[in-house]
Amino acid sequence: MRRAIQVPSCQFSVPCILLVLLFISVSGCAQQAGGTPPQPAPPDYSYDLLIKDVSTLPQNVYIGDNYTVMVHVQRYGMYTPTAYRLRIFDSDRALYDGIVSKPGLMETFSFNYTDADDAPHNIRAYVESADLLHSEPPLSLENNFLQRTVHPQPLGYYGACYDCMHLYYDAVSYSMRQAQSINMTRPFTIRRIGLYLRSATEAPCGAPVIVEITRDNGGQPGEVISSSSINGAEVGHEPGWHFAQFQNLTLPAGKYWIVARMDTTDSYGVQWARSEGNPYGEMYDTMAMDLTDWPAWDYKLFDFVFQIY
Ligand SMILES: [Ca+2]
Repeated sequence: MRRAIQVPSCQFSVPCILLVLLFISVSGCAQQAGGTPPQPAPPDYSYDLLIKDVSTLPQNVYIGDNYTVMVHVQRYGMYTPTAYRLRIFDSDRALYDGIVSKPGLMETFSFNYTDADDAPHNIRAYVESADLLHSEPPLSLENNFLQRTVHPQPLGYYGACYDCMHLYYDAVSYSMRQAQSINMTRPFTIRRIGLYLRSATEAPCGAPVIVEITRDNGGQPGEVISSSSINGAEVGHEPGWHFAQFQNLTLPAGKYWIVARMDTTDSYGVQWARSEGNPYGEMYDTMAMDLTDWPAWDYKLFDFVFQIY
């Protein structure tokens, strides 16, 4: 009689599952060792062109000064586009329209300016890929345009925030004359001069505030070159800018004085704003003359608030 051989059953037993997993693992390894090598990643053609900045040199631009407007174009990404098209406008006037081949990481485009007045410049720059095979990815297109308005500023001392400047006020009257000097390193043209004034009284005096440009006479106001005035009736209790008009008075480089005075005794109340300390120009560039005291100019070590256009 043949004895039946008992085969151990392994259906669903834990050792059996482990055995199966081991087999799958070993056979998988064997397949990989003998299979195809991993494929290299496809080339990365992504990149980003952008107008990085529109800036000026020097940073602060003044009427009559030479300055440079600069447009900075940058590229990022693994891929360098073969070329891009750049267009730069000053309002509707084209400053540049061209193709830039093999662009560097940063390219700068410069334009020289000299402004006779304070008319602003609306600078707009556009960059777009000119790579026929690999266009710029759509997600990178938002920064391809930038605009900035350049405001040529008047000469003078006036700060950036009139309300937050801590100002003092000095009388301009029949007996009190106030003067501020300017020292120009180039020829310049005066069209109007603004003084930051207020009236100490609610009712304005109505008399004109006389504004003179004088030569320098040994460090103090000298011969009058030109004279204009501000209507005193305009000067209210709240401080504000008031302008005296000059007819394109062009002067050579040098030191000059702006003198504010009144020539009528009906002048009580007008005051010219000034700084605390001496933030503008040289130390001895403000003076006062008090006719009730001694009729001579005395130094004041601060700066009046003024603008020259
Ligand atoms: Ca872009």
